Amino acid sequence: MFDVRVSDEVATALAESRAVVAMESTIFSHLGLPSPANEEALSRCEQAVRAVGAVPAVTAVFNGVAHVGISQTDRERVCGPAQKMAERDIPVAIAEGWKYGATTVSAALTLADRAGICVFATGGIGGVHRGSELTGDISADLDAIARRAVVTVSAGAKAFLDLARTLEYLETSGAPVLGWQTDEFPAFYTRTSGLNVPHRVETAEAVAAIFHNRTRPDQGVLLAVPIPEADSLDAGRLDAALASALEECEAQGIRGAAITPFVLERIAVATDGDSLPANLALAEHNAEVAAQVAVAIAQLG
Ligand code: PSU
Ligand code: MN
Repeated sequence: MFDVRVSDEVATALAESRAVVAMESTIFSHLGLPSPANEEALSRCEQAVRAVGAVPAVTAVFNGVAHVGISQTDRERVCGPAQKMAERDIPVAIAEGWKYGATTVSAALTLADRAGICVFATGGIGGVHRGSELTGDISADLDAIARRAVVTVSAGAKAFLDLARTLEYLETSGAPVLGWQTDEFPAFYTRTSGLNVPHRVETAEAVAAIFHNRTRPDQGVLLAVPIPEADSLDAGRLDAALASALEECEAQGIRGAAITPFVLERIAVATDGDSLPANLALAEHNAEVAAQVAVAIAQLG
């Protein structure tokens, strides 16, 4: 099994049973957001976590070493060029000494779980892709969410996925899906998807109580938090952008792990850059809610 290097600040917080929030690094790397939005996203997420009294723990592989919690100097690396790393890539990244393996949701959950962190904040999770009945493309994020004893806080799944099938998959794999002060599963840039969440929660304490009563030592929970109203995008405009991005993907033969970065880039262009502030706002808000949940779990003991 791989080793993980936990930063002093995170290790101390965990030893004292204080609240810690793990974060993925793909969103902050060149794969997730263009510069300087990525640096801003990292700062805002870290500050949002700290403002609630929790400790942020960014996850990544640097020079073949898995890190949970990063130093001030590593922040520059986090925001630089990276190799996308899902859970299955972690052994390869370590054995081959990757310069910077950026964690996706599945990889971040693996590192968080290994370090003993039980709350994780991200922007949007991967899920079941449209046309998956032909391509078989289902993000490894979903199995990791269901099988790591961590609460994943996200603004729902990316809108270009098949959201109905994503919810079905989470049901099959036994992950509770909770709507944060909402009845609907949010669709990342927009607050609604037309799909209901199985359970609505109002408070961080309610999430902590559900997590506390999990049925298996490794049962994870997905908390879906809608993007703040003021930051959400117009659904019609987004749908058009999505449709053309997916067509382009198809035409250029882009597949697998390359799809997400490509589509996100195209959406940014098609919305005249409006998708960027929305992306930052939802990531920051998720970090804040995740920190509240981490504090509530820490209080439960
Ligand atoms: N959502 C975003 N930006 C991202 C991702 C999701 O707004 O960069 C990344 C996350 O790291 C997520 C990954 O875990 O995409 C899913 O990729 P795939 O669909 O290839 O599993
Ligand atoms: Mn995929």
